[in-house]
Amino acid sequence: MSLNIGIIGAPNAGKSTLFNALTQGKAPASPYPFCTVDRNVGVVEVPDSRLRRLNDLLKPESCTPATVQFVDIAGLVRGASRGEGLGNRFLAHVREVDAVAHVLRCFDDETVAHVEGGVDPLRDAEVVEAELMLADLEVCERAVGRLAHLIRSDAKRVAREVVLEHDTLVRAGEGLKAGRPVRGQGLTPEEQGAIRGHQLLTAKPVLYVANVNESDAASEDPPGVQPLWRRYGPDRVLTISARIEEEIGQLPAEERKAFLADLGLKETGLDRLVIAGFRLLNLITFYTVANQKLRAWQVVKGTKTAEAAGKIHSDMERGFIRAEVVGFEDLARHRTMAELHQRGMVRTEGREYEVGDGDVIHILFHV
Ligand SMILES: Nc1nc2c(ncn2[C@@H]2O[C@H](COP(=O)(O)OP(=O)(O)OP(=O)(O)O)[C@@H](O)[C@H]2O)c(=O)[nH]1
Ligand SMILES: [Mg+2]
Repeated sequence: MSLNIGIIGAPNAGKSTLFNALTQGKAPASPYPFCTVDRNVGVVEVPDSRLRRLNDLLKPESCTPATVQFVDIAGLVRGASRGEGLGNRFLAHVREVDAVAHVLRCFDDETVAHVEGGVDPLRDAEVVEAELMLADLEVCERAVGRLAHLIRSDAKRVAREVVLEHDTLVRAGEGLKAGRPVRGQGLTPEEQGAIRGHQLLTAKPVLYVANVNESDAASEDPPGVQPLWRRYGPDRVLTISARIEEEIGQLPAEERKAFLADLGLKETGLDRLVIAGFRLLNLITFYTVANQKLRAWQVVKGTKTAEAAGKIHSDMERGFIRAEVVGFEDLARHRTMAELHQRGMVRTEGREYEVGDGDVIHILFHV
């Protein structure tokens, strides 16, 4: 189960260029709108310095990082929700993602056509967001019709959850009509849960990726980005030059650091996107070592050990006995598990223990 991020945006925003850079894939990218007709899917390893360090220390037979899956779809234009352009067909592919990276064109390049005329990332964001809201509204209205029928036909016996689902969808629909994405409607966690199955696009956490000119990649104030900061808040906006990321992706790994430093950048776009994605989704990483196999896993903060074990294998949740836990920092400092055992630094935790970021966990279970 990897983190799944959908890349959306207007045509020619640079989605496929970014996708290629992230996945080092070969999705077609061109200066003509609607270059992408089918979706592209790529899986990449989560960059993880702690995992590399653990691998050096523990020297396991195998080392498996967590992964992120990126899905690149066709550009969305005005009317997409009514079937304009190509995007509508592909909205289905983003319904399943955990989070959305919304690419906004901030670079200006006369050789790259712009379907709306000129560079204006905030307008583009609003056009795309409006289409997503219309698509969601349609889903809400259809579901409300169906649920209302169910409730009317059997009002006495209908489950409380169904009523909550119905009522929440009604409210979500009203919010959408007023121009508010579902994620900004202040739904309670219970309400969010009640409508999760409908996979509303505007309920998903979103990160705006400002695709800036190559020359602005390291700028403190890249042209076009200010209005995005004001509207969405600086934490939600990631400034990236997809072109530069593409160049970085083509370099041998050992040359990347120097290339980034030359440009005044500290991390690759992939690093920053993954870090931002983890923060957005409230994810943490834990590690397991079993049978000489080291592996990284990602879970939502607050996950209990037994539940985390279930992510690895359902048998492990069912037969959970206890977990032996060490913190990454302790292991990095004392270097071996034997040393930690000797010092009494290996904790024994039960099923209710909340997994910590960087925990190295050995799960004991019976089958
Ligand atoms: N100058 C410049 N050109 C870019 C940048 N990013 C993308 N491009 C160019 O813009 C054009 C469109 O890029 P794509 O990645 O194909 O855009 P897309 O969003 O996937 O477009 P569709 O699939 O048609 O929706 C290509 O010619 C890219 O080389 C950038 O940062 N700077
Ligand atoms: Mg494309």
